[in-house]
Amino acid sequence: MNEILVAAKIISLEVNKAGIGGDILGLTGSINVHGEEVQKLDEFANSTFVHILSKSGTVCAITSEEMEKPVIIPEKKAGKYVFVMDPLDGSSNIDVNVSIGTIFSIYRKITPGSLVAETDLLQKGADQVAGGYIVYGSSTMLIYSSGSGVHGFTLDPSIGEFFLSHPDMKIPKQGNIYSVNEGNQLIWDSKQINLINYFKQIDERTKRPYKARYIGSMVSDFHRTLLKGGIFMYPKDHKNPNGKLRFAFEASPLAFIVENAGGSASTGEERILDIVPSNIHQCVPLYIGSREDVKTAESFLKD
Ligand code: AFP
Repeated sequence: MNEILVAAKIISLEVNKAGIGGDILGLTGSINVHGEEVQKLDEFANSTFVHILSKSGTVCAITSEEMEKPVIIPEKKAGKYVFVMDPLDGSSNIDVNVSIGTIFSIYRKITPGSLVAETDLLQKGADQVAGGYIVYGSSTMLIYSSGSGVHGFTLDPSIGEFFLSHPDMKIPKQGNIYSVNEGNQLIWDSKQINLINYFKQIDERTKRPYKARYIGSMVSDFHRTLLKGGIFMYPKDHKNPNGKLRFAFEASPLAFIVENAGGSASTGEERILDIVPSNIHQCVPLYIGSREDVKTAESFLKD
């Protein structure tokens, strides 16, 4: 956790001065494994985490949304954990000064011996040792859980330390906000359209109509959902039959957080944390947030 905090402070500083002092805004010119343009800050965040963690003696492998293949740490410096990250989520928001973040998961190496096997890298979401995210917003915050409660820490930039500001966070049982990229409506199936129409109907008892909020950085949309309740969705659509969000780098760590805060996370048909991925870049549809709202979504989406 200490190494993660050091990386977070370095990235936070760089994010806060984006636009001045150096050439950090804009694209690198390369395309990542998901076919997305890589921003300079994506690359900076990725290499900062890899550099710090690979020398820490605590991890044996690092997988990242920005790297096609895992980094395997040489035996001499290898530890017993696998670190999984989206180093800078929401990177299309970097250039417009909107909150972005880092998402991470930590798994224990499960195979004996020094070799890192595929089973170490492709573990069930529920087997996380810890999951969390850092949001670089109006303040920089770390939210994490190691399986007993969710705790939030805010960076005091004047002394460079994180302080416990949000102990034992709980998500409201039901909210009144839905969060989804509604521009995709014409490529959704009818179940998804019916669900959104339900949230828009008027019914005082169930707090409808819900408000619509969508930032386009999942970390930020999720952070609001955790604090205020409601539901964040990235459904499957005709273009992306498995949705757009990555299981290991986005869905699973936030599912671990939300469940530990009393909420739930589902593909619409199954619990996210029950999934064992078949490759490190696998995508899943995602419905995450207040328990009652996710239950409502499932009732529309299940056959
Ligand atoms: P980028 O990091 O490429 O901006 O993607 C962010 C993200 O994975 C997630 O943070 C957002 O919720 C989602 O994509 C936004 O996707 P749409 O632009 O398709 O709504």
